[in-house]
Parts: sequence; C-alpha cells; structure tokens
Amino acid sequence: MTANNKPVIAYNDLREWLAEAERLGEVRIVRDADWKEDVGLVAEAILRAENGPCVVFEDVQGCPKGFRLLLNMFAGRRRNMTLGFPTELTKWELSDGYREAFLTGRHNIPHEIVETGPIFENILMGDEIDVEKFPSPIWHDKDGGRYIGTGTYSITRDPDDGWLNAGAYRGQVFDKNTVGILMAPGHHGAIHCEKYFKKGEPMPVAMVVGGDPLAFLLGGLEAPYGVFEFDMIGGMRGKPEKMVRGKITGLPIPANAEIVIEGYVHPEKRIVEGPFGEWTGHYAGGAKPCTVIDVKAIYHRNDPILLGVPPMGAGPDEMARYRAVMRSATIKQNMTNAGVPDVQQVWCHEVGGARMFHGVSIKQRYPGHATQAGLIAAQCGGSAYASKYIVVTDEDIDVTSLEALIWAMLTRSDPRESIQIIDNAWDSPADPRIPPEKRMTGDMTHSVAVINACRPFHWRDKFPISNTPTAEIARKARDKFGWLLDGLQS
Ligand SMILES: Cc1cc2nc3c(=O)[nH]c(=O)nc-3n(C[C@H](O)[C@H](O)[C@H](O)COP(=O)(O)O)c2cc1C
Ligand SMILES: [Mn+2]
Repeated sequence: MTANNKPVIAYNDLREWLAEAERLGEVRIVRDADWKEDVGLVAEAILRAENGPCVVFEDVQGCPKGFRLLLNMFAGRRRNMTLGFPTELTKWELSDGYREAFLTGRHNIPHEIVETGPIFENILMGDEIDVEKFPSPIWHDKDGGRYIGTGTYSITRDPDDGWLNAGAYRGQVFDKNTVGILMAPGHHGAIHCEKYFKKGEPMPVAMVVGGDPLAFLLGGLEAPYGVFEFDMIGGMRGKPEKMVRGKITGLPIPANAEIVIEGYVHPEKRIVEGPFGEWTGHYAGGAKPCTVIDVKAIYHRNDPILLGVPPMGAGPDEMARYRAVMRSATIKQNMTNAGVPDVQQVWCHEVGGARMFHGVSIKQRYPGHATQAGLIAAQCGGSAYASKYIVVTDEDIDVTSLEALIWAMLTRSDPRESIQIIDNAWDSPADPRIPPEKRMTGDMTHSVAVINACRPFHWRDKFPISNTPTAEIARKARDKFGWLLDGLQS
C-alpha cells in the first residue's frame, strides 16, 4: 500500500507479474517435464504448501520450443503482491484490505477497445489451429484427459442485452480444434449459453487460458450479475483494461493475454468430458456429455505462458487459499450491503475448497441478529453456490482459525436449538453427496446448515466467561517462559 493506504497492483499482465515474483525470489524453473505425469507430480508437491514456489515449466516434452506453463501463482509473498498489498499482511488483513479497497464504493471503469496488442503476435486459423501443441497436462492420474483450461476464464456476451461476462469454466482438450467448456447451471456463462441455444444459435466464446492473474482471480469469483469482470479490474487498476476484438466473434479479448481460444459452442454438440479431480476432492461429476468450443482461431504471444490452477483434492491448496481471501471479502461486503450490522470477520475455510464451510463473527446487537447474519451469509451472492455449513459466533473469536471456530461451535451451540436448515439451495455438481438419482434429474441442490454459535442473546450476560488467555497474557507467557520449549519437538 502507498502512504495513503491504497494498494498498488504492480503489473499489467502475466509477464510483468512473473518479473515481480522473480524479484521476490520465488520462481523456480523445471525443464523437460512430461505433461502426462511430471506436471501433475510437481502440482502435488508444491500446491498444498502455503509458501510453495511459483514453477515455470520450459521445454515441456513434445511441445514447441518456447511454450511455457506457469503453476502456483497465489502463494508465498507473491500472494499479497498479486492483490497489490504489502507482503507482511496476514491472510485476514489481506482479505479485509482487499474488501475495503476494492469492494466498498469503488467504481468500475469500462474496458477500452484498442486496435491490436501482443495477443495478436501469433494468429492461427484454419489448418494451423492445433490446441494440442500447448503444454496442457493430465493433472491427476484418474483424469479423463488433458486440461488446457484450469487457470482460465471465458468471455461471452448476453444475446439479448449485450452484457459481457468472464467466468472460469474448465476446459478439456478433445482434439486439435475442440475444447470442452463446462458451465454449471446458474453460472453466468451458462445463462448466456441457454439464451443462444433457445434461439437455436451457437454461442460465441473467447476462452483465455493464460493471462493476467488478476483477471483469472476475478473470473473465478462471484462478481454481480450483469457486471463485466474486466470493468471491475479496470476499477481496481484505476485505468481501463485494454481489449482487442476477436477476429471471428468480435468479442473483447485482453490485449496482453498469453493464449486465447476463440470459437463457437453449438447447441447440438456434446462430447463426454471428464472425469476430472475436482475441488471437492472427489470425481463427483464423473464423465458426462459436455458443451464444447468449436475452435475457429487461436491467438498467442511469442513464447506463450499457459496458466495452470488445478484443484488438488482433499485439503487446502492454492485454489482454496485464493478463494478464501477473495470470497471471504465478497461475502462480508455482501452482508454489509444487505444491511447486516456489525459483521466483524468472515472466513471461508480453505478446507472444502473455501466454498463449503464459513465462519462469521458478529458483535450481537439484538435478538435474532445471529440468525439474520447466518442466513444471509449462507445465501448471498458470494456464498449461495455450494456453501454447506455456516457458523456464526461472537466477536471474541478469530474465525480464520479453524480450531477457534470449532471450539466456539462446540461450546456455544446446542445442536437441537442452534442449527437451522435451508432446503433446496444451489449446489455445485462437484458435490459428491448429491444422490445419483437426483443428479440424473439435473437437480443440483442440497441443504445448508446455519449454526448459531453465539452466546444466546437473551442470557449472554450469564454465559460463563472464557478461560482462554487474552492475547496479552499469551504473549507474556511466551516472552517470559517460552524458553522452556526450546530444543523440544513442538
Ligand atoms: C480454477 C477454477 C475452475 C472452475 N471450474 C469451473 C467449471 O468447470 N465450471 C463451473 O461452472 N464453474 C467453475 N468454477 C467456478 C466459477 O468460475 C465461479 O463460480 C465464477 O463465479 C463463475 O463466473 P460467473 O459468476 O461469471 O458465472 C471454477 C473456478 C475456478 C477458479
Ligand atoms: Mn460473472
């Protein structure tokens, strides 16, 4: 942040971002890897660690010289750099700083169409189209194929009112000019697609598979309906995002992206997609017919960089960590905008992909405040998709700590009294707990538990006080007698 506390995003595209990451000393090069197995093994080795390196694969076997793949953008000190904040902030300070800086009263700046940009350094059409030459890996050993679209987002346009959207939908490689695009029901790309298909028309699409990390982060986040994510990014950078027009569809494409696949999604065309190791840690979606992009053009920069962001199954990974930072901020702001007072902290826990288990702390003001906070936290724009358990607790709990949050739940709730269930809520197809018969009907809904772990409002003054030491006493104990632990295994 600068002196007046404004974050500064120090890069405009993936290359400038990479230079910043190099300055932090966090980039490692892997040469001569095999996309069938090695890349997935590297992902397994590094993506779970909070401070794992950014890895750039060069000379991937079987791929053209100069083509690269970048893995693990959001970790280490580059985590904060990516959002424009000082490296020493904690994940909570980063999330709340991001919210304050970018989600409160900041105006979007419309993107600007420019004539040309580095993305047009290579234009492949007709017989030159070959999606298979990029270093798309098999990410997990049981995956059904190579995935080019993980660190991706797809740009589409509403055929009725022209609303542009950028959303992250995974993309499997099928052949030289066919790539899957899996849009879950209710996502903005799926809403656009349905409208085209109702008219019997193909949907034009531009799938970006390598580019500005910030654009990827916004593409994978629940931005409001009707808003173009690139106009939000313009607001974040304080200047319009430069975009060129795709030569086939006329859709806006980031002028400084690395690799873009442009084409059409046809109403009648489906190919069996998956299985793919999903963020819920299961192959829940299985292998099913899926919409595909009929590729009409590929654009890429010289020595292009494919961005890889695969989910790594059970346990926190890079994807869960960035979602936690950004979704927690989104939900906290959604709640405030919906009129919930005194929301102190919201944390979407990394376990469960930062989508399924959220802690909220409030300073209780009136009877029913906790219920209001819990129900809105469960079903606002940032949370409605796939959230499963929400725990609302008091302001003395640091809800970013899983231990502290569970402790509050265990000691301040009574299961029969404190759990409210919401039925028929929006779920992700990646949820393995959707029963097979229900999944077959396309009814991707589930129930959500809202757990009130606040001291009961009407007898809060009689609630036993906590013997958890204050931060001051804990520090005093550490300073004075912490030496007793020296030399012992913790
Ligand atoms: C790496 C990554 C992969 C994702 N894959 C999919 C996917 O395959 N299908 C899907 O519907 N949503 C997927 N999502 C979630 C959506 O991108 C996310 O919910 C986003 O809000 C969708 O954009 P939209 O709100 O503009 O529709 C993915 C998110 C990320 C970050
Ligand atoms: Mn959107």
